[in-house]
Amino acid sequence: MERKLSIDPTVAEMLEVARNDGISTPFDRGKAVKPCPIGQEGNCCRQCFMGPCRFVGKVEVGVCGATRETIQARNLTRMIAAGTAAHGDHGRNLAFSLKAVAEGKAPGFQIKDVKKLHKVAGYLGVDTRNKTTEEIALQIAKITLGEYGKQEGELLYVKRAPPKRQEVWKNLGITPRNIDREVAETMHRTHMGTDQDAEHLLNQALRCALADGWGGSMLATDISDILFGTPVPISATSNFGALKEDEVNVVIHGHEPTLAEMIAIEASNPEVVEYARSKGAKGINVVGMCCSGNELLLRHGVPIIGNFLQQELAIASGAVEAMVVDYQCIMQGIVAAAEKKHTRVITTSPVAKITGATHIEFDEHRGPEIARLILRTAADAFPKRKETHIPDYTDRLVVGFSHEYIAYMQGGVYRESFRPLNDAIMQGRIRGAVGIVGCNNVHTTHDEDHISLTKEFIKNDVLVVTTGCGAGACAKHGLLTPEVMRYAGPGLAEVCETIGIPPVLHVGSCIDNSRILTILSQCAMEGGLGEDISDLPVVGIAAEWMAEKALAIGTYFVASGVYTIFGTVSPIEGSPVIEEMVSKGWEDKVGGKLEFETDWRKILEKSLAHIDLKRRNLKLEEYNPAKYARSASYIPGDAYSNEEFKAGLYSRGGLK
Ligand code: SF4
Ligand code: MSK
Repeated sequence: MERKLSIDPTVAEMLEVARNDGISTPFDRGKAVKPCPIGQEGNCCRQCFMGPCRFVGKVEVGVCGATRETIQARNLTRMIAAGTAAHGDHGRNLAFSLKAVAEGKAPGFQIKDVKKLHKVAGYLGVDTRNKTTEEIALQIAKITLGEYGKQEGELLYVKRAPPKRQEVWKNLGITPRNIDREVAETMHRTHMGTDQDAEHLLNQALRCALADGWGGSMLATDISDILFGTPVPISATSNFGALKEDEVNVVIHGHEPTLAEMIAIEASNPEVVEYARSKGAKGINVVGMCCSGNELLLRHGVPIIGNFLQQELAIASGAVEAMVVDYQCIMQGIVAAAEKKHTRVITTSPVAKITGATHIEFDEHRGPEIARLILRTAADAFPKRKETHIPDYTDRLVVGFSHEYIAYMQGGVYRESFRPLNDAIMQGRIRGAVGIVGCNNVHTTHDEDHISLTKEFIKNDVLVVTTGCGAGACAKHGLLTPEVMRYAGPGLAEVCETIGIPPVLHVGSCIDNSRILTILSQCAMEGGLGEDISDLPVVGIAAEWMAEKALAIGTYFVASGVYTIFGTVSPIEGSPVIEEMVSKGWEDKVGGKLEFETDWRKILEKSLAHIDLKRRNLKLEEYNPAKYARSASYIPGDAYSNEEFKAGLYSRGGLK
């Protein structure tokens, strides 16, 4: 039987529209492009041109004598470096924006969260006495930029990890020194004829990934909060129904929040709105996609219309005047799709142009002016709009659960803590927690693994935190609504009702997986659940991963002590030795392990077994859902096949 392409009904509807209009999408390209079986298993080395060497048949070493294990470790480590570089650059751009704001050279931007500014100043050792907000911000920006290239010492943020964790890194010699150095050294060590010991290479993979999680990503999240505000719960909508028939629709897609913020603000500038009206539209409607979309959703309640695999489908609606992109996870295919419609694809980053797209480069020194130019360019396309097809799906959601807000919910302004959450885990009301993060991938049914796992976990009293396109999936499938409480297990539902949080927490974009690290650190240091992240009954899952960034994220979770499971495909399938090294081997070294498992049911099974094992190791009470009175709103049964669940949470057309 042919595998279903997506469980999202919007996709099925829009695929038909796209095919009729001759628009190619990853769903169809994914069928046409057959992956190279050698490369898919990691059995190919392209590190020099005596090769590429393919490890097939009787070939057990490359021309240079490199073993299968060396080339597998090299390939994996290089992918992690690429992911680290992507997140690192993102953080660097934000540090430059903060510097420009502090120097008064970034009109339109401001320091929105002064409390967070002071908190970050504390982490970085900035003396805030007798300093203005701008002076503190400038110093933070300079120290942050130094974290990329300083020649001595270690990354400052490693001190935010539990002391025991820091010891693990120190003893192994994998404490990251600076962000750029770990990336550059990884590229050097994986060059032909350099580091040719798999275990030694994989140690560098851990160190490089830590430079992402506790470096580039964490700094990016912190600076975004300082500049644009730390997220607090906000209600919004998702799905393609957020596109408007009578307005200029602008889709913001990519990862960096800086320009996205400015566009969201300038979209209500009367001059811009008037311009849109002069073109026959009623106004400008900004919506998001992927992680720039998540950033806008969390801070402004801007609707998120879809996740990674849906970008061309948005254009196929015929209702998108402009797709404004920055970097990462942008399919080149959107330009070909746009050529079939009136859509303008606008690239904005100095590091990412796409042939055939319009390039309007962002510069934080001229933010509002550039945002207005982009919006006017979008409005210019409106009169060229022809037939439209906007699927009638709109879902409600509540998002914005930053680490700070979760702590605030558990004790108020003066006594914020993670105590109630830890107590609930210790008592067995909450069995454990999982992070369901990462992308979509054409090798698996779009959204199915994210959604199936999320439903099953909450049913089993496991709290779910989600980011990136996993969060996008939850948004579209009604899992970010308070109503979902009815489908959580009795203990989890009771705790969530008491604290006032839903059982599925959207904590941000993929760069914001660093928020999960800070949550885990605080849980470990709060007491009662051991002393290190590796003691906690938690699991990280990237069920539909595809990006090198996802591998970097997964590896920094492992290096931080978390059992992490990837779905879809294993890039190291060709070497059981390497698979063993990153699972059992890494577990012995750092307490976390990396595994690849394609069946979501097995991911569920393994995760629950791991959570229960960690509970036993901590000598906590055995998880027993029968012990707790069922919450009044609890509905038993199989959440995944529950028709009421499926039907009740889709709000066809009702929520404009
Ligand atoms: Fe082949 Fe060695 Fe060159 Fe890799 S580095 S392509 S294994 S010769
Ligand atoms: S956008 S990295 S597909 S989560 Fe962050 Fe989504 Fe994965 Fe890109």
